[in-house]
Amino acid sequence: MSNEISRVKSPAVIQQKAAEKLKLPKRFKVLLLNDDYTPMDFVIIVLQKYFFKEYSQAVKIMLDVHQKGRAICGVYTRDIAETKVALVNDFAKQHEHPLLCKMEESDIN
Ligand code: TYC
Repeated sequence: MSNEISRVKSPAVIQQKAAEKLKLPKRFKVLLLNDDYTPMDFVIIVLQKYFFKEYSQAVKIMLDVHQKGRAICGVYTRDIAETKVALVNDFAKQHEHPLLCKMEESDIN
């Protein structure tokens, strides 16, 4: 298949390649997990400092984590989600709190 014709792409192939190029990047949920020891005020500070939440929204998310075990703080592309997880977990360790932040692939894009 090395003649000229074999290099001509059909409209279907062109369309397929265009669709591949246009695919949105995967998105990742960043979550906080509940524990029995991290002070509520510290979690509120984390939500303000790393997720840019207003105080009232930060309180709401913190209470959701406290009551339900976990809550989403935001949805980001992979690099941003990884950075937030690392920064939050480092910040918690620096302050000797067991607070855990993790990421999960989002099913909605
Ligand atoms: N459960 C903690 C307490 O009672 C508060 C808390 C909330 C801890 C959210 C972690 O992600 C968390 N002090």
